[in-house]
Amino acid sequence: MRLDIVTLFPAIFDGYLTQSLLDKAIQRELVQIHRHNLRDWAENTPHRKVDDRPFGGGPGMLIQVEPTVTCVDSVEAMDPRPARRILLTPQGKRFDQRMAEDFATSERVLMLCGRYEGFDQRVVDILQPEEVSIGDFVLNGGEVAAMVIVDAVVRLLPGVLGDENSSIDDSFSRGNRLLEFPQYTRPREFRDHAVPDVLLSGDHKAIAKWRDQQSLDRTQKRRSDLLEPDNENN
Ligand code: 6GU
Repeated sequence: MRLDIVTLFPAIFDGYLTQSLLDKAIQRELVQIHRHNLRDWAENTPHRKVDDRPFGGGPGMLIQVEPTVTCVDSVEAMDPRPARRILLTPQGKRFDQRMAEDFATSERVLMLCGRYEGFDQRVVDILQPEEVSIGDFVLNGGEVAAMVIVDAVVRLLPGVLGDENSSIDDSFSRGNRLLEFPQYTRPREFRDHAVPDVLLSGDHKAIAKWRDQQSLDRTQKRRSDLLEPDNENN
């Protein structure tokens, strides 16, 4: 998969892309991640301006349509495969595991990170991106949201996770609508907190039953919305 990230702050991604699972996936060429500074497509004004005040008034600045559309055009021309266009905005459709699984089937994804009050509406009208939000809260820009999506999608790509860390049993994955059960490792006891006896019993049937019950209890207590029959994730 090829990922293109258009942003005014490409350095935000520096540490993230060079650590752990992402770094390994990039090294092994399971994913190619390219960052593009939107300012590189600014008109040749002294400050390479890409933002301006909203018509009709109001607070803040908007990212302008011209550098954005020019940037996306030239980034898309860097590779012949058609890109799935995603624009990160709190106005978007809420990101979830199902969407991550869907994005993971694409050969190419282009993400547009907004800042300030967002983009000129004509960016959306012309490029017709999928508008995506990561939740009901407001971030200072789309970069952290883009990292969330990259993280959730890349771990689903074939070969990224080893068998021992397989993603099929993850909470929220297709076919699993329950939260995960609690797990324990050594020591058996710490500050009067003991590992539940059943996990030490060697009785695999009893262990499986206990885990299912724990998943159900947790889900009822914390996320009863996941158990409703008309839940969009079911
Ligand atoms: Cl995608 N962007 C911003 N700025 N805030 C958000 C978001 C995105 N998703 C949730 N909050």
